[in-house]
Amino acid sequence: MSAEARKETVKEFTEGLGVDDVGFAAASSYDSPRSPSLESIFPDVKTIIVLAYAELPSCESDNMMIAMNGRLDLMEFSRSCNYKLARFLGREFGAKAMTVPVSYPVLMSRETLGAVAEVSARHSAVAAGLGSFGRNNLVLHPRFGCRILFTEVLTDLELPGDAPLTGSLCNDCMECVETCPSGALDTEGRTDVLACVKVSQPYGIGRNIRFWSKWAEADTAERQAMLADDRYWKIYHAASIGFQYFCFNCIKNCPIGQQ
Ligand code: B12
Ligand code: SF4
Ligand code: SF4
Repeated sequence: MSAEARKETVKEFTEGLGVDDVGFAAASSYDSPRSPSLESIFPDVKTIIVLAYAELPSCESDNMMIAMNGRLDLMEFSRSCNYKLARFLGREFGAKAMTVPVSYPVLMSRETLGAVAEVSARHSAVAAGLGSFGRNNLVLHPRFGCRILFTEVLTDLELPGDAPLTGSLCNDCMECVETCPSGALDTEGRTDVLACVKVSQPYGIGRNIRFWSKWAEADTAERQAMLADDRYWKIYHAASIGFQYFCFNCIKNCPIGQQ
């Protein structure tokens, strides 16, 4: 089978899983300076297959439990698509394949502050021709704008890459910058990670550490009061789910791709 025919077979299978788009990039065209090299993860990697999933309109809701649930649905679906594709590549072509998650697990270290994934989904998507960076530092897809998430499957199977998009899809309206509640997008080309996290993950590790530090110094009555406080319940909830997002503004306010 020719490389083109192999690619068509893989594409057809992947689309059949119900993803919204799929793109292919040669591993050598992946350029994400802050991320680990692909070879350090998978020495024989030849191709990145990027799967794209449209974000549900749930992200428009002011009810953050509903907005978050839309994301959790997407994340769960993406796991099954990644796994099925990796197994298909093995079964059909005897290829090796490794899956890259939509968000987590991510290395929690002092050096990276939990903000550098093993493989950058945005840089993979750009290399696979699925979109281009916008002013919000998210990748805009020609059909879905930035209401799109990505996962990757790395494989040693050689498949022809897709051409990167030319030109920008962003119209510089600045809606994302102006409606970001934390000012995280004020500097062009850079997301202020700590500013974003404070608003988008208010019950994450920072709040968790502060809670338990205070706990360590509290007496019995104060500890009981701390556990009865709903701020603790929110930390508990976020930790038991794995994480939680409380802001979707830079996605939902971008006009690109919205009908
Ligand atoms: C850690 C992480 C975060 C951290 C840190 C983000 C960061 N700056 O890297 C925090 C918690 C802040 C975060 C926030 C959000 N995240 Co996040 N996050 C990730 C994760 C897990 C890793 C990112 C990573 O490795 N970064 C390190 C390196 C690669 O980033 P970098 O080199 O600093 O690149 C940045 C800039 O240099 C710039 N950049 C790089 N090249 C170029 C080129 C041009 C021309 C321009 C203009 C800019 C630019 O863009 C990057 C963004 O800051 C990815 C999933 C993944 N595996 O990639 C999701 C991911 C990036 N997150 C995503 C989303 C949607 C969000 C949020 C909207 C939260 C939410 N509610 O969902 C916000 C958006 C913040 C924003 N507007 O930038 C999506 C983005 C999808 C898309 N269409 O682009 C991803 C790709 C998840 C996925 N699998 O689809 N995230
Ligand atoms: S997720 Fe919210 S806080 Fe973070 S960059 Fe986007 S709009 Fe700003
Ligand atoms: S909201 Fe406007 S400036 Fe921001 S990414 Fe979308 S089109 Fe670009």
